Amino acid sequence: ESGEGKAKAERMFSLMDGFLKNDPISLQKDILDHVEYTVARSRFSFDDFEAYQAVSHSVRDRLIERWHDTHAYFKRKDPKRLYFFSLEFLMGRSLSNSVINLGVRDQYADALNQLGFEFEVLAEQEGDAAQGNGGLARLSACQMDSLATMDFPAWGYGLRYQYGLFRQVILDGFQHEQPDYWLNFGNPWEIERIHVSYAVKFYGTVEEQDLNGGKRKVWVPGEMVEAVAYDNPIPGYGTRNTINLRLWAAKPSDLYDMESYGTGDYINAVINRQKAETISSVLYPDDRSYQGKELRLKQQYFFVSASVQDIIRRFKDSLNDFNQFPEKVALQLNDTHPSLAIPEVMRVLVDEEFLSWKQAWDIVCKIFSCTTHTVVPEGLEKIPVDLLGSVLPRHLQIIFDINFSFMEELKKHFGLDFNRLSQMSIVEEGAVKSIRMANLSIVCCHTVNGVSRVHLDILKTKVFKDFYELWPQKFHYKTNGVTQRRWLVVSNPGLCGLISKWLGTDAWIRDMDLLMGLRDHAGDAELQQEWKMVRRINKIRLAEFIDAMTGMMVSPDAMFDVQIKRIHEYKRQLLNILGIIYRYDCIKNMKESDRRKVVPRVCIIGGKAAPGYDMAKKIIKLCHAVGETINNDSDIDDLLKLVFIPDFNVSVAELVIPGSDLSQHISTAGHEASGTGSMKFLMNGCLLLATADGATIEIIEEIGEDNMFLFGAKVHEVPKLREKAENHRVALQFARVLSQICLGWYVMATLAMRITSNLSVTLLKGVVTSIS
Ligand code: GLG
Repeated sequence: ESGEGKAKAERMFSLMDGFLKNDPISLQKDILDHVEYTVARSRFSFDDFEAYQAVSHSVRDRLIERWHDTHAYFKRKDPKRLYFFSLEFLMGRSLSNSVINLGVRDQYADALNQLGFEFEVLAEQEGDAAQGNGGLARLSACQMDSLATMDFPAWGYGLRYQYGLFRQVILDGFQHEQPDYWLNFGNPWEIERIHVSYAVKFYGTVEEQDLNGGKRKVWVPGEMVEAVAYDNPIPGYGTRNTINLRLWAAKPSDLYDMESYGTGDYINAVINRQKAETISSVLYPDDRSYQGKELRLKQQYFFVSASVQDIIRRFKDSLNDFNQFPEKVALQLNDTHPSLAIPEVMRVLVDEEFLSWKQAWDIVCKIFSCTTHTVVPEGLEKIPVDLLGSVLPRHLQIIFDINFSFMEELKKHFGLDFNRLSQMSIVEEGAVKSIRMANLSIVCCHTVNGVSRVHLDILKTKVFKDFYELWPQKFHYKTNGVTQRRWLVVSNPGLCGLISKWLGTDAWIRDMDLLMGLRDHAGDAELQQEWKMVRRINKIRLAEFIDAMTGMMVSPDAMFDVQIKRIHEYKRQLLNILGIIYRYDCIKNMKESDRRKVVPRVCIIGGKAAPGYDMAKKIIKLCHAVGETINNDSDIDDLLKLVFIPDFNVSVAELVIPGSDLSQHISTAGHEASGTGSMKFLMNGCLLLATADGATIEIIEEIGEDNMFLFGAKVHEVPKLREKAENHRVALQFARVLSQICLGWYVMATLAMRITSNLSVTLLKGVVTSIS
């Protein structure tokens, strides 16, 4: 800057003490200042939670410094920005992750020690930010960490739900859902930006107006809601790069409501305004099924519209030539949830920026790419045309226009192959005419991304076969990953220290490939001993947690055999439980001499079932019923235990994974697009019991079949097996056995099986063995 601006900047700078300092004394002063002035407690008397709040605010100050610098830097450089749109981010806790990425963890621990607090204890005070369901949402969070660490000029965009994923409470073995009003205790990791807000329109009509001799479409909305930005700084590790996750909250719009106040019904006018906030109030708790609900559609458009306005505003700040838009903007859609961004960008460019349809279309085709996380066609989003037309009338027109051009292109390519045309069309005819969001995404995106190699194969040969034949160059895969910052450094400090010691460097925290260096030491008895010690400490920690959550005492000497993930039929927690019943039955029938050879095992299962997913909820109940029988059987003693960990979330995973010996990833092959849990267990030195599905297929190639327990049918074998099983009597019998267990109490089922016939037990054994 020059002249007046420069003088002002210099004066401002002279008023600063420089960046915040990280020596123990400065940290203590900052923490105590926050106790006194932010938390408003006396610095002479505050508890662990208040200390956590103060520490978080002091860390937040440090994040903000870097975040400002990052913005200033990228504003000056003006590179192409990567915008990542996702309806879900499963961030978990932020304190430990932030201090580690900022490189000030030890300094904070020292400072707190001197104040009489322990860092770990304070970190435990933090709630778990669960703004997402499962793998897809945690992947978004891991990606933000990696983008920051790898110095990308990236932005995340999403929705700031007031209620995160429900809390799971178990009563009498049944799952009950409780709302997660996670903002109750404040959220120090976000910065409210009241001045960054945009009006988002809904409903209404589309009118035609004259413009320069031609016609233009004008959307006259029936409702307007204000989107207010909440920024969440995401620090990279070993870099100053601190990127932004901007989440939108819905607030009533002043623009829209003037009229209703004029009617004299002031109270109702205020109450109606309040309703606007419901758009961002609650996260939908289903991870794989699409329900076609109006609120969900409004959520999707709300966050997409605000984000697109924000991006265009930023672009126009530096340039005003939309031909250059693709040089400055890359827009990555996480699944089809944000795919309304495509017609929205078209609408803004054509209706508001007055670009020609062709110009706008060229831009759209260059900026969008998407990732799909789905394996089955039933999982794909379809929005009923009536619903879309009512909520977003202009977007429906735009989608129809895109589809019209696409159909014309298809006819040129394939001729009048109506079957193919109707399958590829963005519009699905039928009882309920719908918009296929995946088709829309594929038509408009330059890249369609699968999440593992086998997932891409399934997309190419089944789910999007026709599209692959048309545009093979669009289809790619990037096998999912997880960040070692969260899943090793934060969650397993013992192993982290050990690895750095044996590698002689901590550079692996940025570059995972360096872990390969451990191979040279793998046979070293001292390393093995240290490794066992670390595992043991983590198991003791996990046993204490299990005791606290369930009142059950388990021995850290036993093998911990773990399956934690969403409850789904395809993930086969049921198979795991059947295996446990089988094992129980075997032990009960064993001679004493054989029993002595059995390795004591604690089976641990955890996960939430979507509230409307009946079968998944029954599986949870079954797990508890089986556990009750096994755990109370003094004849079995400590040889077998079954624990269900309630309310599984990111923080629980951070505790369970480092303390696991064996983990199960046993989906029916061809059903898990990738799976990321296996990677977290693996990097913590846990063995896998797995089927050849999703990313596991690539893991097998990396670590070798000998280093894991692999079982079950391969992806290409499953359809034939299914066909066979359907025609087979055994399948019917198997279903009968299952239904006996599912419907009754396990005790009754066991009794029934014993009384009715030994055949059932033998059959069950046979089926379980043959599957496993
Ligand atoms: C999906 C899939 C998982 C995948 C994850 C992230 O089911 O297999 O690992 O996304 O790509 N719906 C999901 O959670």
